[in-house]
Parts: sequence; structure tokens; C-alpha cells
Amino acid sequence: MKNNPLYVTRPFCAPPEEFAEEYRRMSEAARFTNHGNCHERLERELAGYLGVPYFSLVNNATTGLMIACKALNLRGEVIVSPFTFPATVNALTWCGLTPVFADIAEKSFNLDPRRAEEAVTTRTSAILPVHLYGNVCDTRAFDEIARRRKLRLLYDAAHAFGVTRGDLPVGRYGDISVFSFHATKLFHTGEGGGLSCRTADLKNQVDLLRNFGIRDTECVLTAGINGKMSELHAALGLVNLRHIAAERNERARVRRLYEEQLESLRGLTVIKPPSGGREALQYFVVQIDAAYFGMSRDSLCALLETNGVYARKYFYPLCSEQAPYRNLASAAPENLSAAITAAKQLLCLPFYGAMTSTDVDRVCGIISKSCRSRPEMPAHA
Ligand code: T4K
Repeated sequence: MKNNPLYVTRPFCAPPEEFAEEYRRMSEAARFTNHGNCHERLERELAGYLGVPYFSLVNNATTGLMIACKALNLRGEVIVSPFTFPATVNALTWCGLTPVFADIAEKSFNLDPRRAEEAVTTRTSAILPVHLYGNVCDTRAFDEIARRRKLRLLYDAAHAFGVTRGDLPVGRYGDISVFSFHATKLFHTGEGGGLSCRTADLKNQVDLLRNFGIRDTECVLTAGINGKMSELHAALGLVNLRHIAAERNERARVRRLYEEQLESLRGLTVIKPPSGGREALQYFVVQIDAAYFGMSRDSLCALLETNGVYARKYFYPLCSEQAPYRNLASAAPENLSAAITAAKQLLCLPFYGAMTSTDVDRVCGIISKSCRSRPEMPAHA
């Protein structure tokens, strides 16, 4: 099976002729970047799909987070979850900000608002919660804290493309939300990202910052960066967006197949999105409790790998354990016990629309065989 590997994801691939048609138009216009036709169309279409009033494309979510920090004029300390991809925290550091880690909530794995508020000091300028695996944070609590403590609220929505809570799109929370359109995401442009902003002023600032801070050919208003999405990436996005409903349906099918086979295993919990709204369908995540399952998450991950199944430990180690951050006072393990446990137990299984039922059976077969407490066996046998 090593020669038939299953990776944690496989990007959606639209029919090549659809992309070729966009490329034909692009080459006729001889415009490959700097807000061309594909860029402008994709920006409009995504604002519509995501249900947000002010939306800007960027070349990836990491640059997007940095642009957001600058647009919000953040200073000093920003409170953040350690249980995230390094990009979230690195973006703060690149902007000269100090990340302050606060623990996550045990069930949602998202930043715990109570712990975030405990970390607020006179130097804090913002809170940066992550909608981890696309599961929406406790936005009501964060809104309330941000209003009361006069802080900015910047959401990392890298995993949350198209997610809604009830009818409310995830991009409408906070001051700015940053989405990733990396190839590993449900919707992708190869590399790419986007920012939804609460106000037109914020969007104007973001648009200025992503284009070097240039107002016109003779005037630079602010020290911006090159955060523009190219026409080639935007064209890929336009084509992929046409197929998003079909990809979502396929992922929902794969999720059901997994759930049918895994939900009865003792010591394994399928992490489900909160009910009521459109879910992310970005990752399929399980939590392994070694005492009941009979094997640790790490041993299971290694066993899967031996069989050509490349699950991923998103996100282990914690950002707070990585070299640039481990000496921060807020990185102390006693401050982050829920995050430490989660990082040891969670595993992202292969999950994408092109997975067949045979693929799912293969992954589940390995997991079921590893589980000491299969339903037909007595508990703790
Ligand atoms: N905030 C959060 C919470 C994030 O998770 C991320 C990124 C960001 C911010 C920053 O977003 P961007 O700046 O990237 O827009 C991947 C992605 O590169 C990264 O975007 C993503 N999160 C992270 C969770 O996953 P790696 O290092 O795990 O990627 P890699 O190359 O190991 O890919 C995973 C598997 O996917 C491979 O084993 C095979 C498959 N794959 C990957 C690519 C790129 C393909 O089949 N085709 C491909 O083209 O980080």
C-alpha cells in the first residue's frame, strides 16, 4: 500500500480546459497581476459567496494576517491560541508584536474567552482567535470582551471557508477575518487568501497595504507590502469556485462514511462541528484517548504511516513549544494544559472529495484493528 499513499488532503482539481479558457482570455489581455480582470471578478464572487460586504484578496493568509495587524494598527501584545499553525503566531512576530498565549477550551479546542481575558494587560491591543478546523469560536464572548476592554478582534478563519453559524457568515465576526486559499484548503487558488473587513475604511486600508501602500504613481501613503494575488491564482479560484458545491457534497459523503465506521470505537471521538449552520468540511479530526483506545495517537499515526496513510497531527507541537516562542512567560506549560492535552490526542485523517469508499475502508480498517476496545470486545479487555 506504500505505493498507493493516502495523504491528509488532495486538492480539488477542476477540468484543465476550464482553466485553459481563463488563461486564453488572460493572455489576450496580456495582464498577469496588479488587479486584473480575474482578480476583480474573483474578489466580487467571493464576497458574494462568503456573504461579506468588504472583501480583499491577498497572496496567502500569512501575508493577510500581517496586513490585518497593520490595518488595525496593532501595538504591543496580542492574545492568541498556541494550538494553531505557526503562521498565526509568526504573523504577529513579523509585525513586531508580542504574542501572548492563552489556553483553549477543552471541548471546542478554540481559544477560551475566559483565559484570553485573564491574559489582558495594559499592553494588549487585540485578541486573535482561530476558528480551528473551521469550528466557530465563542464569538459572542469575544465581542463582549473586545468591547469592554477596548481591544481589536482579528479572527484567523484560514479553515473556515463558507462557514456560517445559523445564517450568519463567519466573516462577519470581529474587525477582520482572514481566510486561506492554499492548495490544502476546501476552496483554493493554489496559494492565496482573503480578508473580510467590518468597514469600508478597513478595506481601503487593507487594499492600500497589499499594494506597497501606493496611492498613485507619485504617492506612497504607508509602508505597505506586496500582498497581491496574481491573475493565474485568481483564475484558478474562479474555476474552482464553480465546483465548490460538488466538492462540499463529496466531502460530506466521505465524512458520513468515516462516521459510520469510527463512531462506535471506544477511546476514539469524532470531532464534530457545532450544529446549526454550514460546516467547514475542511478536516476530518479524531481524538484518541490512549487509555481506552489501547494505543496512543502517536502510535496510531505511525502505524497508519507504515501502511501508506499519511494522517497529520495538526497542530503538534504547540506554537508555544517552538523555538521562537518557548521562552515567553505565557508559553509556560502550566498555563496551557488543555492545549497540551489536545495536541497529544488529535489526529487529522485523509479527507477530500476524491476519496473513494475503498480509501475510507482502508483507513478505518487500520484504525479498527488497532482499537483494543472494538464494540465486540469487552471494555478494557
Ligand atoms: N492560519 C491557520 C490556522 C492555518 O492552518 C494556516 C495554514 C494559515 C493561517 C496560513 O495560511 P497560508 O499562508 O498557507 O495561506 C499546510 C498548508 O501549507 C497550510 O496552508 C495550512 N495552514 C496547514 C494546516 O497545512 P503543511 O506543511 O502541512 O503542508 P504539506 O505540504 O505538508 O501538505 C499536506 C499534504 O497535502 C501533503 O502531504 C500532500 C497534500 N498536498 C499538499 C499540497 C501543497 C497535495 O496533495 N497537493 C499540494 O499541492 O501545511
